[in-house]
Amino acid sequence: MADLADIADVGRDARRGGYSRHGFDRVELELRAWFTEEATRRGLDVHPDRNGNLWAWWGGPGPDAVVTGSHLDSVPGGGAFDGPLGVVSALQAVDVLRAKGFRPSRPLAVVVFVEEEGGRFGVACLGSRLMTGAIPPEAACALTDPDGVSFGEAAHRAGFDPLRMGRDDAALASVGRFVELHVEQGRGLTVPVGLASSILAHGRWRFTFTGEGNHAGATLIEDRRDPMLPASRLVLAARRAATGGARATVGRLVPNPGGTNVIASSVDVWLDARAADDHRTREVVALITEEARAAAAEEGCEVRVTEESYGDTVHFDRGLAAELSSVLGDVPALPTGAGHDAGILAAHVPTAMLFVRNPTGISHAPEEFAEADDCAAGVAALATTLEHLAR
Ligand code: HGY
Ligand code: MN
Ligand code: MN
Ligand code: MN
Repeated sequence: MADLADIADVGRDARRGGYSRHGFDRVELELRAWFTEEATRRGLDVHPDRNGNLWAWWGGPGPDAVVTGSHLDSVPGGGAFDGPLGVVSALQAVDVLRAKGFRPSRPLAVVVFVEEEGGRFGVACLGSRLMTGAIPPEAACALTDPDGVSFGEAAHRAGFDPLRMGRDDAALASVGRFVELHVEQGRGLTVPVGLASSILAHGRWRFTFTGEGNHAGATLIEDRRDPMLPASRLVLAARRAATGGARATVGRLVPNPGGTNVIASSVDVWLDARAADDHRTREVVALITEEARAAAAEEGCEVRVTEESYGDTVHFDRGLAAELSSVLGDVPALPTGAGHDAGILAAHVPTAMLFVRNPTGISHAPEEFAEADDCAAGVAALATTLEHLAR
């Protein structure tokens, strides 16, 4: 049976702990091969789409298909469940339905979206954003990883034609409903399985502070234009601005050139900001940006701000959520601060998310965990959902 244990050794990150599995890298290609083999073994027809997403079809493709799935990539040093739990649970739900002799009256598919975390190319949900036209293919293909390899080049090496990437109306038209199962990220659930009601508005901004590179020992303090100072003040400004349920995080700060005995010439800082609605998110980012600009000016540095990705609040389809809640025995629906491919598709097709309880709430870290019984309850809920929607 397809299981997280099958891939437990794929993409382990010895240095960071946890897993580092990124779009089109060697590890993710190994995971895609594993998925293709597992899906084929179940008699599903596996077809990649033009944007690098993998679709395993039970009948179809399309129209009006019931689609489930998630992603196999991770954040750097991420946990084992975020993404793969949704893919493994989908395969196990297919096993449950086939074992009881269920025959879907409409096509059913399991999809694996590429680069959901943006851990390599910096923009989250890249595969689902490409498919829905939420990002122009030229912009997506021009994104580069820390080694300077572009998404277009990485896709080409994986056998995809960057020139064919972009909004895929045929793929979108084939989807009647989309349901993603995911490990809960946070600790809102007191029962094994819940539904998502909404996703916070959220985005990523890149701040590049530029000063003057110089010698750490030979340069007097008064002669410096050290970009690390405004970068550091941005980190603290993010914490101060994130009030009233808003969240602002700097998880990545890269000084250039990054020598211990070198005053950086520039520093790149990535801000992840989220809040209940667009207005509040923009307000938080504006506060932080104002402080960053003032800090840069005081230190004689320049600052350039780039919005790298942004998505407004997602409200999942109420009718579908209510329908599934009743089919599943009144499971609770709760908001989430985490983004998902389901959040991208929700603007195009009726979409729902099933959450599996996370006892610690920790995610995007090696400690991410869900109890086996709760995972089994998630598979049962997904099988019931798919049978209900595809019967
Ligand atoms: O960033 C997120 O919330 C998602 O895990 N990509
Ligand atoms: Mn994630
Ligand atoms: Mn995820
Ligand atoms: Mn020297």
